[in-house]
Amino acid sequence: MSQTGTPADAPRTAVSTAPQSPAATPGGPAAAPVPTTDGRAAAHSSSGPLSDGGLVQLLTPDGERVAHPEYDRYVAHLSDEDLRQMLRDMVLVRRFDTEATALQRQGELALFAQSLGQEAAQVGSGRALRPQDHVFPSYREHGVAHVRGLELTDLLRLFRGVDHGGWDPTSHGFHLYTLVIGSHTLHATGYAMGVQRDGAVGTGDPERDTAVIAYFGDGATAQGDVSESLVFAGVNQAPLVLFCQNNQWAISEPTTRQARVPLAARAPGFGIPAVRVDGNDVLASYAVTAQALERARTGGGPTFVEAFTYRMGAHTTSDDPTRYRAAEQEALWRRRDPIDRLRTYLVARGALPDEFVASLTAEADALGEHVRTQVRAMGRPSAASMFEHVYATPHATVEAERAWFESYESSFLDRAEGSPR
Ligand SMILES: Cc1ncc(C[n+]2csc(CCOP(=O)(O)OP(=O)(O)O)c2C)c(N)n1
Ligand SMILES: [Mg+2]
Repeated sequence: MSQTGTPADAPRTAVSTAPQSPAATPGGPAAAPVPTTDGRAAAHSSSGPLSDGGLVQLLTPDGERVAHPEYDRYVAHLSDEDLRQMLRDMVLVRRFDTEATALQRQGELALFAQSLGQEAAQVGSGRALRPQDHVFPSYREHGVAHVRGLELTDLLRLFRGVDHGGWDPTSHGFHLYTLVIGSHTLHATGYAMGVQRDGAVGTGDPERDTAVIAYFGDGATAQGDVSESLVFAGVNQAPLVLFCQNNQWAISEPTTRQARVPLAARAPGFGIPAVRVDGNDVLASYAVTAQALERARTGGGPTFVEAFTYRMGAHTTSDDPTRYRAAEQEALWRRRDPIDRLRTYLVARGALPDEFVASLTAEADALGEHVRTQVRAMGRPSAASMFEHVYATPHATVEAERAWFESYESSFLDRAEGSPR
């Protein structure tokens, strides 16, 4: 089986949660891996990280709705209008991605990390959140940020380098982007334990009961921080959803080089139930996350969600994936585009009127214009500003470094003459 022959087409009704029985691993119990010299063969087996067992799916790649005995109830209340709004979120975020990438190429951003291909995992899970819930993202969760109501251009201040990357995490329940891989799962676990100790779990009050969700990648699961988070979350029954977007790549390292079992299979060893979901299926992503959040809010403890998806673009604008992955693999996953899937479903239902499509296109164009204008208006920070906000109070070493830097800068002729560099 080739690496591209992966799950999204295959499973339709497999149930993969094990909330009552953490030992039951989604995708089946992890069979002893077959030792190989290159470490890849086992990954392609039925027990490897690309195994096609146990993915929850409600919409097939052809946009067909399939019944699911456990998860249908989590989406039963969604109207056609709700689904159109999910489509809208995904389309707008993709436009944001496209504009930000172009701005990086024009020299307006230093770097950008797209969410391209992961819109369904992000919008589906994000829409299952309640206002009081708290999100700990990594760095490409633009879809979740958008659903939480953040101004998307605020995300770009970090990528332009005009500040250290920040917004008020409490205003939208959306923490700061974190580039240190996996570290924020520890912050999320600690925060969730705090929520638990504040008595905001299991009260029965839907306005009060709170869940925390951490988004991280397949590569992050190989980090020690994530293991420690799983230990603490499991032992303390923290109200936490560990949402792993397995986009199959950690920069140039495929999942097959990071695990010999499905990533979700790691969680039961920590006493945490896990579920694998088709991450290109916005409905399934919504349903699985809604269940996990409900468990967290009601005192049922943490859940590990593995959203199986694909990073359709480069890791960041500094990366060239043609150097390490096959064009056929990219083409295969383009045919599983998460936006096309929902659009096809809505069209088949007669639930996507032309007026909606026209107004969404206009809205996306307006967003593009807005992003371009806002980013260009951000200007450039003074070089000296890098010394600000290092410490809350004056610090002798930072002051000495600032003085040295200012003197160094003024030693350049053009700077001395006052022309900007
Ligand atoms: C602790 C740490 N080690 C290494 C890096 C360099 N690095 C940046 S992104 C990345 C890959 C992360 O892959 P994954 O967790 O799958 O997330 P994805 O980028 O695919 O969303 C690495 C190794 C880092 N930022 N932090
Ligand atoms: Mg990844």
